[in-house]
Amino acid sequence: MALLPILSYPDPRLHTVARPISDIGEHHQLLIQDMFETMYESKGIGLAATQVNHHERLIVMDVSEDASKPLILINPRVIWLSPERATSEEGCLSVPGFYDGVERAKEISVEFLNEKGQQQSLLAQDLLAICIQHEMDHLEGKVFVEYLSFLKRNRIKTKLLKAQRELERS
Ligand code: GNR
Ligand code: NI
Repeated sequence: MALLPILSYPDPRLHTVARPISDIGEHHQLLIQDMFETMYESKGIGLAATQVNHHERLIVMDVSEDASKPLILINPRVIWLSPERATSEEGCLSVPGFYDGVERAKEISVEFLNEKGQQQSLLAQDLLAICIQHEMDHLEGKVFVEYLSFLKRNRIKTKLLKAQRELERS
């Protein structure tokens, strides 16, 4: 097991569109374990492979309070989005320290493969629905700050770049 470095916005690699996984191999099982370890260590509720600079369509999640509901989504596809939408406060491990409201579908139905390659489907609501949409955006190269105004996004970009430069100097 290993902790993986998480890409920080505005790293251009976060805008890579991930490719589908055609064969789930042993290296994917290792990557999944490392992604869970990284996500739990960072107190995140989800992590897309994109964020650890691995550009395949793989997501790990756990929205439970006690790390008891690990969920693996491979090649997820949206089947249905509820017309009803809601705004909630989002954060991202790739945008550390910044939170803002994002409007998304309240409910979502998705199909995906689990780690054994079995077809699964899931009807999600609330935090799980938000998290799935947030993670699927990562696989399309999209970060939640792209829903914010130009002004807010630029303020976040500038502050994160400054913080990264200060880290590099120290
Ligand atoms: O840990 C996370 N919390 C969170 C809160 C509200 C909406 C989305 C998220 S996902 C985020 C982890 C992350 O960055 N996943 O890509
Ligand atoms: Ni994120």
